[in-house]
Amino acid sequence: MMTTTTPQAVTVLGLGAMGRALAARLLATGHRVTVWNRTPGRAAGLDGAAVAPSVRAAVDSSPLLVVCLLDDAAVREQLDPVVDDLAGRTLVNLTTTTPGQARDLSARYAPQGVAAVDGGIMATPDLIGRPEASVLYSGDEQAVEQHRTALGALGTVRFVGADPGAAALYDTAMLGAMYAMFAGFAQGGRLVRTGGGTAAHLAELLTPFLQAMTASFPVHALEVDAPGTHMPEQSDEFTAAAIDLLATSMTEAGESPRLLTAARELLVGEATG
Ligand code: FVH
Repeated sequence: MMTTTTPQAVTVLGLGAMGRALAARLLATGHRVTVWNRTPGRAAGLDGAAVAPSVRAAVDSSPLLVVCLLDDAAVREQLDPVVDDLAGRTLVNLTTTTPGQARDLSARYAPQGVAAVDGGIMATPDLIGRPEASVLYSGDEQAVEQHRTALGALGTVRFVGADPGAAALYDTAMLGAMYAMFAGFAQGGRLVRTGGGTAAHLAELLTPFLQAMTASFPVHALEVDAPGTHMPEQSDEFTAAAIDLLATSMTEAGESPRLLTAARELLVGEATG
């Protein structure tokens, strides 16, 4: 297997907010970019890109195909009819899918000679190309290595496993943790406002606290990866009592304790005290 270190031909299917950012970054890093979008006219401003008249023409233009459509159904709708032309090419699907959908796509296309890679973009369009933008990849590792230069132009390449569903699994885990955090912050902001405080002040206090807390992830990982082999930092009884007290404070202030109840269930296996 050879890693392509020079700019190469890349096709981008889908020119929504993210697809446009991907195409623009590939152009900026010197790649020969062909684009296709269902609705014409979305390539305006992507100077230097060749606009393909059809999905088939777009697929035929490059050995590397980067797909960023709305969802799995859109990917199937566009790619299933041209599967013969995909043979011998690398398909990097950056469309958000479930792990099952990613595995299914790989199972349908890999036997056709397609090097199938699933990706999860951990960034917003404005961050594409910056080092803090990472993209999780899973599936055909050789294909990721072969196209590392083009993929590396989009953000930090993180290969997470040969299971085609692995990128979607990590994507779900990371975004799930993020949404739980934002929900906690939103509710915390409302809580402090009941006593005359502000969410802005909470943000100031919470940011360094959470940064310090994330340092303990490796210890919590031991508890999840090998249950029963490691002494938890806090006993289940301590954690349950602490969460129950927080839930009482929430209720006292007129806020729902549901988020804390869910956290208690996940951490100590019981929904209520
Ligand atoms: N934008 C973001 O911040 C997130 C970051 C994390 C990853 N997501 C995922 O990326 C996929 C695309 O997201 P997007 O932001 O580009 O989405 P839109 O701007 O809404 O563009 C959608 C494109 O999909 C095309 N499309 C929709 N349905 C079909 C179809 N049946 N056949 C062909 N193309 C289709 C749509 O085309 P058009 O409406 O312009 O004709 C857009 O190109 C997504 O999975 C995010 O979860 C982005």
